[in-house]
Amino acid sequence: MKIRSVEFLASVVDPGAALPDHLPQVAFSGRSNVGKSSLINTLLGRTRKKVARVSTRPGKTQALNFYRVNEAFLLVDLPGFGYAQVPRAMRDGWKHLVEGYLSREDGPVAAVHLVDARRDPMEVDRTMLEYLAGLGLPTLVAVTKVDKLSRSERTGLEREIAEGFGLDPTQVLPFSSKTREGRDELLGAIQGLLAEL
Ligand SMILES: Nc1nc2c(ncn2[C@@H]2O[C@H](COP(=O)(O)OP(=O)(O)OP(=O)(O)O)[C@@H](O)[C@H]2O)c(=O)[nH]1
Ligand SMILES: [Mg+2]
Repeated sequence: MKIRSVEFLASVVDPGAALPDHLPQVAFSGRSNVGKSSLINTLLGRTRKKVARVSTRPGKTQALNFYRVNEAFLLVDLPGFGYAQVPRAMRDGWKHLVEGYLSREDGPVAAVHLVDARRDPMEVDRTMLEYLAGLGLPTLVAVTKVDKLSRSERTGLEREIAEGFGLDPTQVLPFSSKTREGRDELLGAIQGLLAEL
């Protein structure tokens, strides 16, 4: 898939709010600091003018951010989760917003969940993937920051992660915003999911 146009449409804080467009939506989820904003910028080819802000204070973004890509689909950046210093009330707010949005009838048709290559996948990742599976959403797992791994750490990574989550290895895609590794593959996989609709 070639990225021809990207427009920021809206930042939504109410899970029941009117959606900014009717195109199919692909939701991006992951723990805070997993590299989601960086991945979105790399995916959409924004190197000079970034669409998603790379934050210095994790866990700050508590909104659904909608981007229209190629006039063909909407990329929805979900707020990051699982950051220990986020107060309880904010975590409840997160759940209300994210689960409320994901379970909407007119909500996303597919999801991309991000996990950090250097950290053991956590219970929250498993919970999220099970939640997405329960909604029947086709889901890809992007393994971020693979540039930080040694050759030996890289070996068998996709298979290990797939086994850990009970996924098919073809659902697991290594990614690096630093080297752009995996960018074309992830875009292609998203295009594949959208084509199956
Ligand atoms: N080496 C390396 N660093 C990365 C990569 N992706 C992100 N980072 C770094 O990881 C940190 C977090 O990146 P963000 O893209 O802001 O992560 P995020 O998931 O959007 O974080 P929140 O919005 O705070 O939840 C930043 O310091 C990035 O520079 C990557 O592929 N490789
Ligand atoms: Mg971010």
